[in-house]
Amino acid sequence: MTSRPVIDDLSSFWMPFTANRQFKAAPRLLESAKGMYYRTTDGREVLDGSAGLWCVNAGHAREEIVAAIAQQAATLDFAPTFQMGHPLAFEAAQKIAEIMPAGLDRVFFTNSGSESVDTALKIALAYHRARGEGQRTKLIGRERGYHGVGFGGISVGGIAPNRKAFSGQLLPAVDHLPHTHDLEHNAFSKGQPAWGAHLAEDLERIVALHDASTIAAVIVEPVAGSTGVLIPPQGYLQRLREICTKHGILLIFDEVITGFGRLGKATASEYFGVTPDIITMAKAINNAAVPMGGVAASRTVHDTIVNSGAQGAIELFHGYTYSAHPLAAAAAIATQDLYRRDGLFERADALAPKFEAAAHALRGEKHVKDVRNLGLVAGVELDSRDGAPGARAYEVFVKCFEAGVLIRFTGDILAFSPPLIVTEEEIARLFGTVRDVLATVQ
Ligand code: PXG
Ligand code: PLP
Repeated sequence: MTSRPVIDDLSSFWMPFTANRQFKAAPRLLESAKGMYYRTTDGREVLDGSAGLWCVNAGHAREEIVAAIAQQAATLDFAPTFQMGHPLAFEAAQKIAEIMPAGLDRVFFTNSGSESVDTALKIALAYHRARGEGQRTKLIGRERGYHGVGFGGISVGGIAPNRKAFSGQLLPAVDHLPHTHDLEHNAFSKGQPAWGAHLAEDLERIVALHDASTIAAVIVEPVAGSTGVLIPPQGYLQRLREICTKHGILLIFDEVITGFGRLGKATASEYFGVTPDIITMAKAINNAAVPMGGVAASRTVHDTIVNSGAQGAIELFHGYTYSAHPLAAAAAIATQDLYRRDGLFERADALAPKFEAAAHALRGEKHVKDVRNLGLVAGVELDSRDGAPGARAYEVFVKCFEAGVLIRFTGDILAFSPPLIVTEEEIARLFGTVRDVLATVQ
């Protein structure tokens, strides 16, 4: 392969969720990747402690996935799925359905988590309308929730900067549960915190305020990821499920991060033993090798909508040009086969106690005010510098990258979510590098 000259003008690409001017003054460019490692344009190896952006669960450039995409590109590059179909779309949906919680076996394909969230919210509204309760239009999210960047997602989401500039045009009929993050009670919890199940009772307050007959759905991340790794208190998700069921409200779990092995099971729903009505997914669905997302709906939700219209009528006026794109579908099938063949969810489950121990070994290091974890996810919260929130974690992130380790950060919280193929030695290096860097940071 001929290698391209390294680009020296970075001005055209308007980068997403990036401090563009700061980045372009001192760029960090990745050129290739294999397994657990990235390689930078200046030839350095970087251990991937974040699975890209929580998405490359099987590790980078897996041969089976690469081959499936290459073969598909040469065989059927694109096929419409509006009033047409191609076999891999149905096969991919079936593979996903097989590992969803029992009953959630109808899969709608999208191209991202944001699109999955928009799709799930629309399905919830369409479901109530189809069963003659079209007045159920309110959507309940949660403070600090991240549901992508569509107008639906930022409306039910609870991250202030993501909403602020667009605040005049958010969805009108939305309310929010309180978040569950409380360091006074839960600092340094290993796994699920003991305190906080009662916060689910706030849903009863919201129902009393608006009346159940106006509420379509509740959407939460079972484990909140990008807002800084917030683990649900013991019993909390069970209680949300009970309250939703009692009032005929759909429960949507946004599993864009938690799906496909992150917690050592196919879904967080399975891990927690709580079954929602709808699951959103993306990222690791096909190891992020081609953009893809999806929504798994219960039979009841699906059948209510699909059986409601006249024969020959389109039941749901929704879809994307690239829904079930052949390359994405081929990658999804190969990825799901790989997860199963290599037992990667079980591997994550088995590694979780070691990962937990390595993360919590950071307790007592300079600046560390909390460590929290579940499965192969951990968050390390740092004290913020006076008047400069986020500056300390940014510096840790940059220094780790220079030391050959990629992590994520949000505000002053460091996030860890390595590919599920990570070894114990790599886990030790990941947290060891952070420990060394913390000692050098003011
Ligand atoms: N829901 C959840 C729970 C997510 O975590 C989305 C929806 C949106 O997915 P897309 O594919 O539209 O980005 C996400 C995405 C980070 C980070 O570093 C997290 C996400 C995306 C980018 C960065 O925390 N989560
Ligand atoms: N904008 C225009 C003008 C379009 O024609 C389409 C799709 O046909 C879209 C947006 C939506 O694009 P997509 O289906 O890729 O989401």
